[in-house]
Amino acid sequence: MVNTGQKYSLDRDCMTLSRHVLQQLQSFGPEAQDLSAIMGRLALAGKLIARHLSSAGLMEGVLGFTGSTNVQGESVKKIDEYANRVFISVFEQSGLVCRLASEEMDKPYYIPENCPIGRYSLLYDPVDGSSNSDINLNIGSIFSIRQQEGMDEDGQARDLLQNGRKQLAAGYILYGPSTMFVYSLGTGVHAFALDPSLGEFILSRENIQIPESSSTYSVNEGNFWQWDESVRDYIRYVHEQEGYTARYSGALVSDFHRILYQGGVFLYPGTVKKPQGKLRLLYETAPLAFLVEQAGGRASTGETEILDVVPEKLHERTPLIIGSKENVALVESFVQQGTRASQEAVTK
Ligand code: P6P
Repeated sequence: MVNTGQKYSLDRDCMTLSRHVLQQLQSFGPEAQDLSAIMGRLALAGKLIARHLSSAGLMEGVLGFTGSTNVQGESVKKIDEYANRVFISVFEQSGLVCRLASEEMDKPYYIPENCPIGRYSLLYDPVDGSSNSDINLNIGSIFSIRQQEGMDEDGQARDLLQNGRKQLAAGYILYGPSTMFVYSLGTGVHAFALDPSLGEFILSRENIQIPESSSTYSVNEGNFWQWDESVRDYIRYVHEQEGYTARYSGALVSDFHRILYQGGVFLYPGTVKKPQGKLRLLYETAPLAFLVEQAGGRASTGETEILDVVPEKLHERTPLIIGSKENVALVESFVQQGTRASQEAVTK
């Protein structure tokens, strides 16, 4: 006879990602099975990347730069290239995902054998925060699943240029002391931890709710000279308040994960060099905005909800203010006050 404690731990170890997806959708129908299988393949991608990272310091040719530059104008690291390929490989011969759009690829990548059947598109940042990879600090992968609408004959993927509320699912994989898989299908945000002994992501926290407010703010203050005066006023404000704490890791997924669990706000405003900010909408800010709204938080450009932004191009960037409702609203109040002052100055 299995005792209560054993039954609990057995039930817990059996709450795998693919089972949880079916439970969330309350269906065993074809679409539910597809999404469950897609999550399973994304989990495999996470395990492959985590394994590669764990031995990176011991193997030749894993760390460092490839010598090439991506569509973003950024130097590509070997881990970026490897991770990008992993996501493609896990979906080949899957019949699930027809098209992949990645931070690392100028245009979407098609998997022809999947296209007649698989009507889903995967948008992803294969390695977010890759500057941390060579120094063994947290990095992540971010993903978003959308329905492919139409046959996309000319390969321009215009159906991807829609707002973030069209996302079917979104999430991230955090490569930290443990590897975590966090996702939402629009029915709450759920976190799984990789059990290396099982090779499975096991449910660790369900229906995560972000605190309404917190004293943590996360921003690269080295960009202070490049910000609008309104953002500088917000930073001056938090500097003058007792109790605020600054936390910034250089990896969006890592900073977002802290805020999802403990509350606070992450911001990457527009700068002189990048007026629209550095972060990309379709595979960075929109997926995280989807998650944070599901967790009771908010994500804004400072003027507009991130999920309402309609991109004009695949690699569109947006400013990002994301986290606890009250913290986001406070940053917005400074930004919008600045916008009003600028408009009044123009009309004088
Ligand atoms: P900065 C990593 O390159 C990234 O895209 C995000 O993960 C991170 O939050 C941000 O850029 C860091 O940018 O300009 O502060 O180094």
